[in-house]
Amino acid sequence: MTQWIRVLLLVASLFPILVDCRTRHYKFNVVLRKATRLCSSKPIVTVNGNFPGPTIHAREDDTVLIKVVNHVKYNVSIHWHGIRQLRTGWADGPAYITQCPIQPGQSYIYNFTITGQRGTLLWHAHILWLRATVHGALVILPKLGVPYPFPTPYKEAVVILGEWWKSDVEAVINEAMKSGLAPNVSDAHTINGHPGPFSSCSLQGGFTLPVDPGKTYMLRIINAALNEELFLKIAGHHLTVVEVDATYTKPFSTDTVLIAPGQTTNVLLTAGLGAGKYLVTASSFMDSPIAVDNMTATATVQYSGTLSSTPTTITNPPPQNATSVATKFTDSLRSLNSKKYPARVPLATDHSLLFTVGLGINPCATCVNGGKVVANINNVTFVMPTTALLQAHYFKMKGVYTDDFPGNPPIAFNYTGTQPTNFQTMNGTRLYRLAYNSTVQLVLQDTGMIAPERHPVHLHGFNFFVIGRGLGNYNPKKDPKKFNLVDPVERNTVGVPSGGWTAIRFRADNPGVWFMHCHLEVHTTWGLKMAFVVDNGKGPNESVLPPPSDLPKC
Ligand SMILES: *[C@@H]1O[C@H](CO)[C@@H](O)[C@H](O)[C@H]1NC(C)=O
Ligand SMILES: *[C@@H]1O[C@H](CO)[C@@H](O)[C@H](O)[C@H]1NC(C)=O
Ligand SMILES: *[C@@H]1O[C@H](CO)[C@@H](O)[C@H](O)[C@H]1NC(C)=O
Ligand SMILES: *[C@@H]1O[C@H](CO)[C@@H](O)[C@H](O)[C@H]1NC(C)=O
Ligand SMILES: *[C@@H]1O[C@H](CO)[C@@H](O)[C@H](O)[C@H]1NC(C)=O
Ligand SMILES: *[C@@H]1O[C@H](CO)[C@@H](O)[C@H](O)[C@H]1NC(C)=O
Ligand SMILES: *[C@@H]1O[C@H](CO)[C@@H](O)[C@H](O)[C@H]1NC(C)=O
Ligand SMILES: *[C@@H]1O[C@H](CO)[C@@H](O)[C@H](O)[C@H]1NC(C)=O
Ligand SMILES: *[C@@H]1O[C@H](CO)[C@@H](O)[C@H](O)[C@H]1NC(C)=O
Ligand SMILES: *[C@@H]1O[C@H](CO)[C@@H](O)[C@H](O)[C@H]1NC(C)=O
Ligand SMILES: [Cu+2]
Repeated sequence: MTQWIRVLLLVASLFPILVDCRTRHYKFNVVLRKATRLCSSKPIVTVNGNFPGPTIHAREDDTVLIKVVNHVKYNVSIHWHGIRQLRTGWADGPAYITQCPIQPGQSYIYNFTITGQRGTLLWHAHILWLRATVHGALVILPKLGVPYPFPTPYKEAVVILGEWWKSDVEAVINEAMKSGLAPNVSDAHTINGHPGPFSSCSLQGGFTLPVDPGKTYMLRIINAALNEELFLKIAGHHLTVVEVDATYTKPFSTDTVLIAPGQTTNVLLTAGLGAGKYLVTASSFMDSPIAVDNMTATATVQYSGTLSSTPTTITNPPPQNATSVATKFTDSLRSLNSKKYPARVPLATDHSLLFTVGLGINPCATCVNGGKVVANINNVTFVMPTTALLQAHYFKMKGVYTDDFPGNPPIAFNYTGTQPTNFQTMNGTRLYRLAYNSTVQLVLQDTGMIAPERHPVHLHGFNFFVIGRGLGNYNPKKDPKKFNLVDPVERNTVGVPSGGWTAIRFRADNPGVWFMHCHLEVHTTWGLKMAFVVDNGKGPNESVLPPPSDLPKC
């Protein structure tokens, strides 16, 4: 016997690859914590008392088990944003879509395996507005021994951008839902939890990234803000983008990064200057007449050997309405499309869909103006069910949803032209059904209803390719001629331009119920959401796994 154990140990030492795909265990205690910075002492909901929350580290092929224990008065659920969740929709997290919430005093183990993905993603609460403070980084390293397709950085750092309200965020959205008007904008932006040294509201300075001259660093930038797309700049430095939403890109150099809520961007920063302190800024991008938080969050890149008396080299953030800066950044994004990391763009499509995304106004007798602002996709304002949709699908329960989501706008109109006089929408818990492995082309068309506005749309369960974008109305005859089917960027969240459209393609190779929604939390709350139901394919490998025994009940 002992001889066999010795042989096994020898074999294991000869093939260290055996320890490659591991199981990573995390425990997330959802607790209240006093906010001790940012001009406020109100308690906030956090994971393990941290803001931002803990970083999850894993490698491609690892299984991750996270036990979430709810110690607060709110229902809770957590989403692993961008993780494909192949056949494991039970671990995706959006409340009432793939699971019932974890109720106060209850717990749930999220169990998923990371397949075919490496890079930076984020995790966040997916219920109410809790993700304002319940969020953190998900760092996925390549498999052991597999290098990055770019020079290995000397060090890496996570940079999480956020939005901060002095008031309780649930009070902010509840007040808005009562009045029917837009919620208050945030009071500050944050970089790794701090508004920065230039804020009147900073008790603990700001985030500082120490660097050594000549070395290259990789910043894993995450936009965890609720409602605002952000520009990020570092004074005196260019940044090389190498990855977005956990897919490698063709490297390109830029002085400004544009990042929407739910998006992640890895950049290389070479500390190529002499000793000094250089300001990092995070500021809003909004190019339509919508109120945003105009506070710039700041941080510092500090070279080793810098005297404390050295002044900080500052930079001005782009103007809030800098559409050209945003467009230049977006147009530079291409997937790496190498032999090792090919862009598998579906060349033929089984479904060609056109979804309008925008706002509307429905009657509301108790609201301030007798109406309330709502949001919709193809004129359907999504109504949340009280039973989770994945359960309803898996157990074939009737009456929870219908699968008649319109594939085209019910009424065609000049989406970005003169506004229709009727702003009303329909209610519905309607899903769009897809066969396993079918291919989808989806054009997301902004409408000018109330005001044109950018919408960062996020799809759960899939990555998609962004094959085209344009201003005005999508033209199905002319525009497809300009589609990039060779090396379009692959991601999970894409900004639909204000008064324009974006076209995406994906393959429905993941059975389950997959949420799609605007990642501006205010628009999600107002109803800019729907879901795809993807049927099982052949055999167990193409079917949703059975639900875990501890899946929360409604
Ligand atoms: C996680 O899910 C896998 C199936 O995908 C299952 O084999 C395993 O037992 C689960 N682990 C736990 C701790 O629930
Ligand atoms: C929203 O802003 C208004 C105006 O500043 C203020 O009166 C109100 O208290 C704010 N609401 C919350 C929930 O903070
Ligand atoms: C930010 O917006 C507020 C409210 O609209 C305004 O009073 C203030 O002057 C603005 N600040 C800057 C720096 O633009
Ligand atoms: C951006 O806003 C500034 C100040 O509000 C204005 O002067 C400028 O014309 C705007 N630029 C564009 C491109 O709309
Ligand atoms: C639509 O649904 C909302 C709940 O999400 C409800 O308040 C409203 O009355 C519904 N409107 C209609 C016309 O059914
Ligand atoms: C839509 O409206 C815009 C602005 O009024 C106009 O320029 C455009 O020609 C219209 N498009 C169509 C297809 O009617
Ligand atoms: C949306 O639906 C409402 C309610 O059925 C209808 O009155 C309105 O005309 C529709 N609008 C569009 C643009 O489809
Ligand atoms: C999915 O469809 C593609 C062709 O569109 C085919 O090559 C592939 O084998 C199919 N995959 C599965 C798992 O059926
Ligand atoms: C299912 O997938 C596993 C692992 O990829 C493979 O070993 C097995 O043969 C597959 N089973 C079927 C029925 O395709
Ligand atoms: C929490 O979720 C359960 C199950 O859906 C629901 O019955 C309950 O009303 C929710 N609690 C709150 C405070 O919303
Ligand atoms: Cu939106």
